[in-house]
Amino acid sequence: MGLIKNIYARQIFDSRGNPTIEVDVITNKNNLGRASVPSGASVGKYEAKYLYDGNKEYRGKGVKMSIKYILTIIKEALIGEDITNQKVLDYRMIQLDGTLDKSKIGANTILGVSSAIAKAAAAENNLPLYKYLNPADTYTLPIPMLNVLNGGVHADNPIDFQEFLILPVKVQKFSQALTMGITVFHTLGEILKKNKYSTNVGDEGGFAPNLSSYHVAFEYILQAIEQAGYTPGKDILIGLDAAASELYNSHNKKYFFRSSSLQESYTTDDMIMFWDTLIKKYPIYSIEDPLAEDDWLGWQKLTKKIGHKIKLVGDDLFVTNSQKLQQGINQKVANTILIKPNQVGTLTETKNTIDLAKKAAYTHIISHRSGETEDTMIADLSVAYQASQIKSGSLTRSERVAKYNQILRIEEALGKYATYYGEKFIP
Ligand code: 2PG
Ligand code: MG
Repeated sequence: MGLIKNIYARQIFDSRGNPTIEVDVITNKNNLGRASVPSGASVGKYEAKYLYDGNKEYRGKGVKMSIKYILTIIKEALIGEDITNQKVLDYRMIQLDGTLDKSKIGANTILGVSSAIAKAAAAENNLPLYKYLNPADTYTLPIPMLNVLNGGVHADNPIDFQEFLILPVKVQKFSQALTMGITVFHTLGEILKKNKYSTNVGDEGGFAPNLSSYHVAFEYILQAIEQAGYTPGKDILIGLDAAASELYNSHNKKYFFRSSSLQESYTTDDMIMFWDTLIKKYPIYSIEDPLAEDDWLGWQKLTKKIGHKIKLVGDDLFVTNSQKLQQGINQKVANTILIKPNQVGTLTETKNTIDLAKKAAYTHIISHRSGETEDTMIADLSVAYQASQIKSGSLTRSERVAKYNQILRIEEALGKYATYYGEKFIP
């Protein structure tokens, strides 16, 4: 039986140059599980809380306290335990923290250890992580949601919506989907250049040009898909992350757009009309956070109005929390959940939320954060937990592409035992 022999933590840096933790869990047979944790910019109000030092160093974002907790109380509580007891070990850390939102020890602290435990257990069992987490004969590989245009708080441009995503579906393999996505991405770059826009990229590796409105963004993306030889809405679907909590003023309960064409405020009903009109104009497959995290009544109305036509994805709304998701299921709010392990803080709770989504026939999408590391765990999670989609940014910036590359490796290793989720979209 594999036992935890040692736990070590160090400070590393994420893709925005902020400190984060990397955890090593070592078994008595000297197998290593190493994991690091990401962080968000458009952080949901109800996410489990990260622990930061809050002093002058790194503008308050130091993680020395977090490391100290791992090297003292967590280590003490977990040393000598069976490495495969993920659930027990995760709940022991939850108990050590003792708060509802993990604000004492920090969700970053706990997730780092939780992830490293799973990886060490996989190594101990001589299995790749996805197989250890879900030993199955065949696997379906997720559709990549490629964030080709970055706006909102992920870029210094006036585009109100945070992410414009393309989903290459009409192919037989994950690798072909990436080829399709890359072709469109590069074509989009050429179009932007030709129109004298910058092709610099934002936090998630998509272009971040100074476009005057979201309309222009859609038009260029559609143009790129067509010029690359594909049909929007058939070969390639379009998704959006509006990240509307960032547009919402909770005092007057209105939404504010920054872009020049839309310098006005919208009520919830205006927003519902807005989305209804937009999905008639463009071939939109999914919208994430179309309304704010506290606008539950609005979400309910919106789901009733357009939930049968498109995927309405709860990110800030559900924060990977099973209680929030249960509330959504009860109130018929949204039909899809974005899964980010760091919003909840342990792999066990992440899995519980996914199981609940599956039971209620909500689609689940595994997602990165805008501040990432080279850790590819979410790629394995997407395969293990049979997510229909994975969202890991665009096809530039290695911390984004690393996740897609890991799925390429998995596809290669599985050979004929892998199918691509996009096949379901092929008539
Ligand atoms: C989101 C995420 C990831 P952030 O809103 O879905 O794309 O962004 O990590 O900044 O919350
Ligand atoms: Mg989001």
